[in-house]
Amino acid sequence: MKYNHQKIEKKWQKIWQKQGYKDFRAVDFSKKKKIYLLSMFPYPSGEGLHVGHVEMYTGPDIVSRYLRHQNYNVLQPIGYDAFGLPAEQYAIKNNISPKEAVDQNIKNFERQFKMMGFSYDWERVIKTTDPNYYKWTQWIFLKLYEKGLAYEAEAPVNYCPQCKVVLADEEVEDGKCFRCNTEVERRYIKQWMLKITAYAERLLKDLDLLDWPENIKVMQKNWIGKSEGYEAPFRVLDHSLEIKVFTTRVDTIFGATYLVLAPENPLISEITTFDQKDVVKEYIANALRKSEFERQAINKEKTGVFTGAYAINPATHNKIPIWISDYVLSNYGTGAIMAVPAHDERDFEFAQKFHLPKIVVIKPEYSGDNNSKIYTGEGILENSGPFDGRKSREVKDKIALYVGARKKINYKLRDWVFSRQRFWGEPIPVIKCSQCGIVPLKEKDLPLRLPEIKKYKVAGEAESPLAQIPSWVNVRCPKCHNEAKRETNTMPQWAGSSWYYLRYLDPKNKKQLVGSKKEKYWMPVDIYVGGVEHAVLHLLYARFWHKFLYDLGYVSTPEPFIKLVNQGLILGEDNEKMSKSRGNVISPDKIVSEYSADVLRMYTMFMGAFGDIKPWHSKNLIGIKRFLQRVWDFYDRKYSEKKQKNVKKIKVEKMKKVDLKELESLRHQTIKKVSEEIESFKFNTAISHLMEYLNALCKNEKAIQELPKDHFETLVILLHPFAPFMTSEIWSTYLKHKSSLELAKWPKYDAKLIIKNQVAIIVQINGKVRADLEMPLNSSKEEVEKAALKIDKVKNYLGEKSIRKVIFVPNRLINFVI
Ligand code: ANZ
Ligand code: ZN
Repeated sequence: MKYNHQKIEKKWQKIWQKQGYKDFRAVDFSKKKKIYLLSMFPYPSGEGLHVGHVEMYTGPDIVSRYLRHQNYNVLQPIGYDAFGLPAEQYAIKNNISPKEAVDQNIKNFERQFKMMGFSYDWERVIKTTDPNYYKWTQWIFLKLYEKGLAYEAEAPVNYCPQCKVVLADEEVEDGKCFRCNTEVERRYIKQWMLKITAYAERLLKDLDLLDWPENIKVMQKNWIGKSEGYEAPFRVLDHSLEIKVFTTRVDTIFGATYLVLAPENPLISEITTFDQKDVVKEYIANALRKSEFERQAINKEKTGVFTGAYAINPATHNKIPIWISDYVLSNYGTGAIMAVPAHDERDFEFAQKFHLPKIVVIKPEYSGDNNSKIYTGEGILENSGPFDGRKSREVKDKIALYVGARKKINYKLRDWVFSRQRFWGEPIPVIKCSQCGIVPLKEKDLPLRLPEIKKYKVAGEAESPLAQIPSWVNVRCPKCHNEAKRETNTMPQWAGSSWYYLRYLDPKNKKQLVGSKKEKYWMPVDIYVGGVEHAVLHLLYARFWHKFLYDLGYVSTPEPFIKLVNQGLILGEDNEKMSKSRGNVISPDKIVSEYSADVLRMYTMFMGAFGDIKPWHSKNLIGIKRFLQRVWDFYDRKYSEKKQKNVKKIKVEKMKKVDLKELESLRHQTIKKVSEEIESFKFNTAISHLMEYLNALCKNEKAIQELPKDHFETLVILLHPFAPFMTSEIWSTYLKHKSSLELAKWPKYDAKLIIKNQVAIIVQINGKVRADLEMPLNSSKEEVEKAALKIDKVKNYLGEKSIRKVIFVPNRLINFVI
């Protein structure tokens, strides 16, 4: 009988809905062992789910269903990360309010999640755009402000002229906007900043506590960019000024032949000589327009200008010129460097171009090490006064002492630019008063809601659309009651996702962000599943907020996510990234209606390893479909044979016993393997083992009619996490269970019953047993023959005689006829 997936999947969707999805619910404070299994929540786009989502959410759903069978109290929640620019742009395009757009899209996502059979706890759904949710996002902001970790500063920021919005460093890729790929500009705008740098060291160190993929840890480490060096003072000639430079190579200081200041360095105006003023001014004006990416590009031609001033090298006491160049960044170290053209690549290029002197102070310990134009490694000092002949690595501290430099640690990490000139974000809950300055709202005044708007207006340059809604913007100052204005910038999309995993634990709490008992019961997140693209941004921000809440005592663990699992990208049939413009996007709705949700779930898991990048192949869906149809047929046949009971007793009584033993062994082996593979996210091999097991069952179908019922149920339970619809139907219709399959116990395996992979093979000569042989199960005739002929005893018996015939019984015997 053909399996009618459309009818049966609808039927089970209805049943689960009628039951209020109770079997999927997590139970607060249950005595069972808890597992918090979290998938990164989606941004609810207008396009709905794509197959990448299906892959990402199917994996954890399999694990959740498996763990429930294993009697765990599983929390698998879902929600929506619904603020952000795309919703705003979608709203503009479709001429609706962003709220309407988001509600529409969420409805569609929810339909699709249910269509896929994802077993979420539907009582705990959250969306970041719900005022009852963003109340707490605003509350965290107020706490940060209270602790001095949120501040306003006029800083150079990345500005996208296309999106008309400020971008965080993390949102700029290769100097371009991560959203629209427009070249980013540098602007000076007053912004809210969060002091993530205060947590740099802990964000780095605590990576050691985490069971995360190594590459993600490395990306976080590089982003934090800890650098240990020294700050060395250079006195400016004819001034009472000192220029401090940050260097990781204080050992090269005898070779520092000039200094370079960043164009933003405030000392420039003080030291520049009268005759250099004009050229310096022009150079700075040019440099400030360039983006950081442009300035740091390695192979770009160096530019610079001389200030006319000189400094004294504290090691050599030589007079060295002070230059300005845009390759020195203002917001790293001290915004000034000592240049060592003999040992630093960029300094070398700069010195070449401007004919500045170069003094070699380090030679390689082994001459073979120096094969480029300059030597940048450690080595033996020369031209370094009292340090000549010493190893550079060993005398850093001594040289530092000699020149009066202090140890200094720097981080590449910068503070997080936290305001956006956007409507569709959490309003920043402060009021600006000309008398009182920044006045934060009181907790009781939260949430500060966004105004309801009918039609959407595009904002002006670098200004939030909120600024154009006077009824919202103009308020009385809570302190002095004079006219004041609300902050019109909103928070970036990353805000809501930096703490959402806490809200699932207590989504309806009106008094607290999360109740502390619930927090203690459920945290930390045991397994977090999501895309590699969040390696830096989201994961770093969430860890930062979590540590902040930890310091205030609102959460009990120093880290939020213990284990991290990345799923791999699914490419289109053409091996390219799926995108509308390429026309290679696969629609889950279509696949489900043609093949079933079970097939789509299993296919995305069977395509390759969960973490791999892999192309979609529609033609391979049929393989999974056939497998499931065979499962269905197998139970269908058993069911119909039961009906015509006692029709035929199986004849091959003796063979049957043996088959059953092997089959039983395979059953235990399959339970073991599938369990282990689900636990380690190896879904593709788990499916292969289920396929092998089904093959064996079908081959021995007659024999197994005699097996007790629970043996017969193993396949259904093992397959359930992968294909919940079909297995639920088999469970209730064919296996006649009243209780839900969700509640069935995962079968246990008995290690003793798992046949070794080796078998003993009897070696006969002319029918007489002469030796035996251990071989891997299912070795071929050729393999066994070759091994047998190597046995000394066999060689002796055979002597020079020629073999006339070889009789072979797989896994049992080989007989040489001579
Ligand atoms: C002298 C020197 C000699 C350096 C040498 C390197 C090699 P990391 O590891 O990234 O921290 N530097 C310091 N501040 C800078 C700034 N604001 N903009 C651009 N470059 C800056 O690199 C530290 C090195 O980068 C420092 O050590 C400094 O150059 C440069 F053979 O000082 B070094
Ligand atoms: Zn005031």
